[in-house]
Amino acid sequence: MVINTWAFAEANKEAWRLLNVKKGGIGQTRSAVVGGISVCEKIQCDKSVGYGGNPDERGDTSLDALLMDGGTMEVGAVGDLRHIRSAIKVAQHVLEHTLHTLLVGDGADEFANAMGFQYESLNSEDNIASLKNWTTHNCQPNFWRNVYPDPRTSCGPYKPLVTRDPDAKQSDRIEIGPDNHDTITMAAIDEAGHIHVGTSTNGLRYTLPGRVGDASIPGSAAYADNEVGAAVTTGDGDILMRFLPSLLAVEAMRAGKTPAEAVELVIQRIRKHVDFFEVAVIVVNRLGAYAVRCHGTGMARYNGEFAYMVSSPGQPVRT
Ligand code: SD4
Repeated sequence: MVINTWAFAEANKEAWRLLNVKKGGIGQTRSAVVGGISVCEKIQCDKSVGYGGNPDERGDTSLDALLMDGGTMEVGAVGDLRHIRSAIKVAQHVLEHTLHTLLVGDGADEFANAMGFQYESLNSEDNIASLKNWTTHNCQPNFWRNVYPDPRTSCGPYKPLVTRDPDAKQSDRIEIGPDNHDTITMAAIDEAGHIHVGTSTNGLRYTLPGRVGDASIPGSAAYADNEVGAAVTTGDGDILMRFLPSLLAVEAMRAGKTPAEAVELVIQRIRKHVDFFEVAVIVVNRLGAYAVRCHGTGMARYNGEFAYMVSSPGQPVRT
């Protein structure tokens, strides 16, 4: 089966096609996840995956991605990739060609380029419009001059656009509404029980440059173990990565919980500590039984509809 977050049918269809290419072996779930997610990166699924969406405070897009093999437990991940568009393929190269797990920033770009990926701009006209929007709001465009009180500007001390302050104006707070989420996270399982999971996103909008989200963190946005199953999640990455929800879910199933119970456990664990957060959780056991749930004001409206796409034998592509 192939299951992924949101109504990204094109990605799901391509992954399902690749999973059913008759060649067998562990390569099949890997190529399904990488190929499926690559489609989303190319077509900029909901502008939240791939280049040209959700710029940081400086107006630049950066990408996070991860690939995990549930058989070998190997992971390749990238964070804050700024000049290469195919983030999931770079993550695959980290997995297959290095002894490392996560590469970030300039080093990740340079590694990818040395592996043959072309440098390309990740920005778009949308980014530029979005940047104009925030500079109007926060008084001037030079990020670095805003960092400390600067007598050359009237801006005063730097204040991040995205703040935790509950009294801040709504426009200053991080909002994961319908137009500020949609990371793709995906799991593929073949008939022999091989599992791969993957993620790709351009993250949340207006974050500080250098921010890496949950999509790069193994155990947070994705985790797989052929012996048990897999989980993929997305939402407010700065909260989620503190709880490693995908790892939690897989370990809950290992301890005997059903996918539905594991989903509930993840949400309740975070709720114990955090009042408001947004998450979409997909949990699937190694035999393909699954549960999906969205939590939080921005996400919950997707429950049951558009929250996920699944293809499985006899049931190609269904939300
Ligand atoms: C992040 N999880 O970077 C992503 C944001 C997102 O659906 O797209 N959530 O925090």
